[in-house]
Amino acid sequence: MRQAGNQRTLSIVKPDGVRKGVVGEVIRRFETAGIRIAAMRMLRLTKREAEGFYAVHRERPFYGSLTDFMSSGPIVVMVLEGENVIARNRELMGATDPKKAAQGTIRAALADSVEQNIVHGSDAPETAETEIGYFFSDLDIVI
Ligand code: FUP
Repeated sequence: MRQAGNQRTLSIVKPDGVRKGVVGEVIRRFETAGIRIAAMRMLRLTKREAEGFYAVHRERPFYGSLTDFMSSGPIVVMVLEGENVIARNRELMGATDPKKAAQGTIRAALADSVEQNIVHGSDAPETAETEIGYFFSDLDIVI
């Protein structure tokens, strides 16, 4: 059983982050913030897998373009762990649109557009659990 307060979230360095060579930079920011990486893997999503991951957005006008982008190259998926890590990760990421992201955040520093915004992070405990399960089994997660 996990300790109370030790929350988990799914982080993704998206294809633009891998292409730009900022995987290490993103990981450094997590480690500097005291966030533990409990699992990590590189893979390339098929279009269908990207559609499955972003199924909540399937009615949105950007769904086709977003899932094309997310399947356009390798990504790095991570399970992050720590106290309040869902909110802390989203604070490190900054707002979805890099133009609106606070200075010093990952997206403000590294991202080009609302679609190509370097990182994904789960937004709530329920979505974190579903999203972690999309990529990792319990046995992949180092406790
Ligand atoms: P976030 O939780 O910050 O990743 O943002 P959302 O869940 O609102 O959006 C998920 C992804 O959809 C974003 F990372 C990029 C994409 N998106 C667009 O491409 N265009 C938009 O107008 C909004 C979101």
